[in-house]
Amino acid sequence: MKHLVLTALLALGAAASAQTPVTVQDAWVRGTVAQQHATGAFMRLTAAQPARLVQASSPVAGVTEIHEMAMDNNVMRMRQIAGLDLAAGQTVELKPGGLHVMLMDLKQPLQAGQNVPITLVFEDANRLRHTQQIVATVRALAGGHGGGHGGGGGHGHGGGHRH
Ligand SMILES: [Cu+2]
Repeated sequence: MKHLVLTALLALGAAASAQTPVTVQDAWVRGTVAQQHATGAFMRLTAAQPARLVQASSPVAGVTEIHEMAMDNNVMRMRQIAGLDLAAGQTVELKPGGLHVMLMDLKQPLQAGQNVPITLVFEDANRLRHTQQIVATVRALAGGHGGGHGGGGGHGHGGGHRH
């Protein structure tokens, strides 16, 4: 029985490795105004096999970090995390007020409709790194129209950007 299960797992693993390691959906970046030098990028990540988001970068930002929001003395603050673990088949949502990819040291304001290339680096269970290119669309800073649902929420996040 044990042997059977193991064989099944191996077969599963082989099938999964043929696919893109991590599926990235609905990637977007919160638009910025002049003099604003940081913003967040949000998306949904689903890994076919256990993976860890360990690094992100973008040509629009001088510095890119992976952030989470956490309560600190009853105040929501964001802080950098070394990596974001993705369990197999479980979608992790990066969203305003929660996990996000932080784009800092922005070289120019980001306007709604613009496309922002982002490079994500994932580490698999064998510590092998996979680089994945995505394109995130900039959504208007205010929820207004164009923001759409999901993006409209955003409360609490903007205030957290005090670098
Ligand atoms: Cu942040």
